[in-house]
Amino acid sequence: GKVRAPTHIISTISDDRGEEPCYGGVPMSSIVEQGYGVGDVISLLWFKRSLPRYCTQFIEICIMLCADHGPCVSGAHNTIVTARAGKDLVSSLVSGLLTIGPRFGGAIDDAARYFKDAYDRGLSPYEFVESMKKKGIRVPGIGHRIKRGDNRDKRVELLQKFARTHFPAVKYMEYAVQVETYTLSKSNNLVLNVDGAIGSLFLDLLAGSGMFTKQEIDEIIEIGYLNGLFVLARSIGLIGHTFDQKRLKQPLYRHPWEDVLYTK
Ligand code: Q5B
Repeated sequence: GKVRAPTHIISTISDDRGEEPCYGGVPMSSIVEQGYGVGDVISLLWFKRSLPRYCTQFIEICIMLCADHGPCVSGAHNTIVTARAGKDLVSSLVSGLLTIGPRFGGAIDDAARYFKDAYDRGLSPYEFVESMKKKGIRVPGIGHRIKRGDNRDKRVELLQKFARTHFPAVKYMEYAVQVETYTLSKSNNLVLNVDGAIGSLFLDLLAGSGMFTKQEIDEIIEIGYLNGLFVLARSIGLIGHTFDQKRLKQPLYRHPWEDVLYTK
């Protein structure tokens, strides 16, 4: 019989060999004709399945809400400085993307991991937060440089409102809210932030949609898919900041001496 030469790559998400490209087995013409959006494309390429409309809408809301947060945040700042140093679009973009991590924008996966573990083990918010403190770990998804208990993040409120209306259950989000109530009792800056809201709500999406097995949910959380939402979203803003600086013909950035504390 025929012996197939071993392949060097295995790929399961898309195929460009036929008459038209397919995402997750769905031909491009169906994607266009059926009016699919970017949430559907993410569902097909990342999760390898078509998700219900409320799930793809939630993904799209996450992308829209995280697309930008002004010029002062770490990512935009890096991108602006790089663009002003005369670098190209890709260099300016990746310079901003490289700031995404455990403190800035990249706490979604860890928020999902820790909230899931704590909720599934039945820890009270007090037990969870205090056990994190003992381990010297900041609770991912909690805390913000600007937002406060009396100045909540509108993005978090919008995500919560959407989920309360459309998701079958929001047990992980409600747990995150209870954690926030406890952390706010300790300090006014320890609000549930956008990373924590997305992390906890994505757990609810995975658990409540009936589209994923328990094993698949564990794998998604373990691999860490969810920071991808922030990376993808914020790329939109970072590209915008690059164009903005170029359009404004901004000169090379140099930080003012007065804003540096020179000590020996
Ligand atoms: N403390 C976000 O810190 C920040 C604590 C905590 C327990 C915590 C911090 C943190 C976890 C990571 C996270 C996502 C670094 C944030 C984002 C996107 C963004 C950004 C934008 C956008 C802020 C003061 C006291 C200290 C700390 C304690 C702080 N956080 N304790 N658990 N989580 N969070 N990141 O203000 O006793 O004085 O030593 O790491 O979820 O990135 O808009 O800017 O869209 O672009 O610098 O929204 O919370 O506070 O470091 O001065 O701490 O609070 O231990 O206690 P800050 P610090 P003590 S959303």
